[in-house]
Amino acid sequence: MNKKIDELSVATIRSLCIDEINKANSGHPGMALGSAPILYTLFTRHLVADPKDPEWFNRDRFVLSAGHASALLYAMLHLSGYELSLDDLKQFRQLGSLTPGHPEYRWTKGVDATSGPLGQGIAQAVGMAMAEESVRANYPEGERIMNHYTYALCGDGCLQEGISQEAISLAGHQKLNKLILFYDANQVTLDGALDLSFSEQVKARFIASEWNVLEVNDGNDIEAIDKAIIEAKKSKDKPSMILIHTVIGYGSAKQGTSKVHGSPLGAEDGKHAKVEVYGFDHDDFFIPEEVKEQFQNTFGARGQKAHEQYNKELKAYSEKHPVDAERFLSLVNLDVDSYIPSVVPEFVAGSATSTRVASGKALNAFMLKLPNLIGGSADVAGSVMTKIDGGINFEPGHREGHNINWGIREFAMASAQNGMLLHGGLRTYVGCFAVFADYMKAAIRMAALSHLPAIYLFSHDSIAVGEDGPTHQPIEQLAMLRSIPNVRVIRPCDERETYAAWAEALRSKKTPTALILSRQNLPLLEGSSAEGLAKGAYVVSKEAKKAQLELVATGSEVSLAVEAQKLLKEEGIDVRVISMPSWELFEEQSEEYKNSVLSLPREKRISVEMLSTFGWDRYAAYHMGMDCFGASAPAKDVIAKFDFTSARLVKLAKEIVK
Ligand SMILES: Cc1ncc(C[n+]2csc(CCOP(=O)(O)OP(=O)(O)O)c2C)c(N)n1
Repeated sequence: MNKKIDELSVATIRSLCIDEINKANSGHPGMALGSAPILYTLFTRHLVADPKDPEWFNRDRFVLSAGHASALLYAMLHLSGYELSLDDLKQFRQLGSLTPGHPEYRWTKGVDATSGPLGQGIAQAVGMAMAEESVRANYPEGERIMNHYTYALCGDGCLQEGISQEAISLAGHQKLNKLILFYDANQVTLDGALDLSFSEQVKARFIASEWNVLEVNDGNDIEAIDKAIIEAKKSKDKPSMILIHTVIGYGSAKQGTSKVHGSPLGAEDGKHAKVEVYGFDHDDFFIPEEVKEQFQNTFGARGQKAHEQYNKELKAYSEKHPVDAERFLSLVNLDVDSYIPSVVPEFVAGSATSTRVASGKALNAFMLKLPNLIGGSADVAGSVMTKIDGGINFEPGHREGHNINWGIREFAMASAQNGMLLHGGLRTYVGCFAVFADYMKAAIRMAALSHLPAIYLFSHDSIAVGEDGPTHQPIEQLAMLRSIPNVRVIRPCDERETYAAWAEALRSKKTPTALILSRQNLPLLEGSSAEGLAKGAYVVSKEAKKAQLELVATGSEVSLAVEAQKLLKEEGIDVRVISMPSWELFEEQSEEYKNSVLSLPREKRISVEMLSTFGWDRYAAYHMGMDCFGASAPAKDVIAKFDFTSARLVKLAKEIVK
C-alpha cells in the first residue's frame, strides 16, 4: 500500500467536494469531507463494480444513506470512471444536471439508490442484501451468477430515524452477513452537537440487534478502515456495522461544528483546508494524473477483471443450465410479460368473495407462473392474504423461500421493498392494513420517485372493518396515495377486477401500484370486466335508455351503486353505473374513451366511495363518502350509523334529478 498516493487521492476527493459545493454555493461539505477516506478505501480496495457497465447485475451495491453527502459520491463516481464528467461536477445542484442535490437512481449512472430522506437508505440496503440472497438461492449453483456485497454509508441522522432500527433489527434477524454499514460518527448534526438530542449507545444497540460491530478510532486511518472491511467480509452470520470516528468538515476552520454541516466553505476557508490541511495547492477541480491512475489501477482494473470473469462464468453457466440462465436473464431485465397469463380465469357467477381473499388467490395463481415473485406482510399475512400457499419462509437457511415475514415494521418493509427492486431480479409485494399506509408513505414516495414497480396490498379498506374501530378504519389514505405522482391506486370491486388489478400491477415497469382490498365479501358483478379495469373506469351497469345521472363508484361501493340503480329504475329514474377502480389508469386513456364513459356533465354525477371525498371533485359534483372518522362496532352497525346504504344514494340521486 502506498501511503502517499492514498493521501493525495483523499486530498483530491476532499478538494473536489469543496469546489463542487463552493461553485454551487450550496451543498453539504461536513460529512463529505469527514467521510472521504471511508469511500476512498471502499472504492479503491473493495467495491466491485464496472463503470463501463454501471448496471452490471452482479456488482456490489453501494447506498449513500446520508444522501446529503452527494458531492462526495459524485466525486467518487467521476474519479472511478463513470459517465460523470468534471463539467458535471461543476454543475452540482443545477437544473437538469447529472449531479442533483441528492443522489437520484436512474438519473446518474453509478447511483444505486435515490437517497436523502435520512434512514431510508439503510432499509434500502437491507432490501438489496435480501434480494441478493433470494436471487442466488433460486437458481441451481446460484452463487455462480449472484454473489456480491451490499455497502451503505450513514450518519448520526440516519441512526436517529426510527426506520433505521426497524431495518437494523430485520437485518440482524435475517442474518444478512453480506451487508456492511459504515457509520460516520462525527457527533454533529444540522442543528449542533449530537448530544443535544442523542445519548444512545449505538454500538450496544447494534449488538443487541445481532450485528457484528467493528470500530475505527480515526476516520483518516485508511489502513484501519481497510482492516475493518476485511473483518466485516468474514462475518458468516451477521450483518456488520463499522463505526468510524470522523471529524465533520475535516480541514475547514469550522471543522467539528454544525457550521460546516450544510454551508459552503467559501473561497478563503476552502483554500485554507486544501493548502494548509491537505497540502493540496492546486487550481479548483484539479485532479493529479497519479490519482486518476490510482483509480484506474484499483477500482477500474478490479471491476473490469471481475466483470470479464463473470461473463465467462455466465456463459459456462448458460451451457450447463440453459433454462435457468434464460429465466435469470429475463427476470433481471424485468421482462416478465411472458410469465403473466393473458387469459383471465372464469369466476363463479353469483359468488361473493372479499377482494383480499381474491387477491390472495390471484397472487397464488401468478406465483405459479412468475417464479421470482416474493413478498409478505407486516405480521398480517393471515388477514391481508399475502402468503404463497405451501410456500416456505424466506429466512436464514431457507433463502429460496418466497414468503417474507417482515414483522411489524411497515416503514422498513416498504423501504426494503424499494431496495429489493433497486437490486433487481425480483418482483415483490408487501401488505398491511390500508390505514397503515401512512406509516409507509415516505417509502411509497421514494418508490414513485425512483420509478420502482413496487406492489402494495392494502386491505381492510373502509369503515366496514367494523369492530376494530376508527384507529383501524381508513378514511384519508386513498386521497394520500392518489396525491403522490407516479403511483397507481387500484380499488377493485370484485374477484374479476382483483385478478385484473394484480396483472396490471405485475406488468408495471416503472410505477408502483397500491391495491386497495376489502375485508368484507363482495358479489361477483355481472358487468365487471378485466379490460375495463385496465382502462381505469368503465360502464359496469348500463342505463336502460338515457341516463339522467351517473354513479361513479369504486371497490365495495360498486355493488351498492348497482343496487341503487335498480331501486331508482323502479322510481322511473335511469342512471348509469361506472366502476372506477383507478383514476390513474383512467387518466392514461384517450379523451374519446374518457368521454364515452363519463358521458354526462360533472353536475350529473355522484361519486360513491366509503372513504374521504377529497379529490373526487375532479370527476363529480356530488359525493357519498366519509369525511369523518368511523366508529367501533360490528360492520353492519357502523355502516348503518353512517348511513352508507343504497337508500341514501337513491335519495341523493332523486334530489339531484329533481
Ligand atoms: C428524514 C429527514 N429529516 C431531515 C432531513 C434534513 N437533514 C439533512 S442532513 C441532517 C442532519 C444529519 O446529521 P448527520 O447524519 O450527522 O449528518 P452530518 O451532520 O454529519 O452531515 C438533517 C436534519 C433529512 N434529509 N431527512
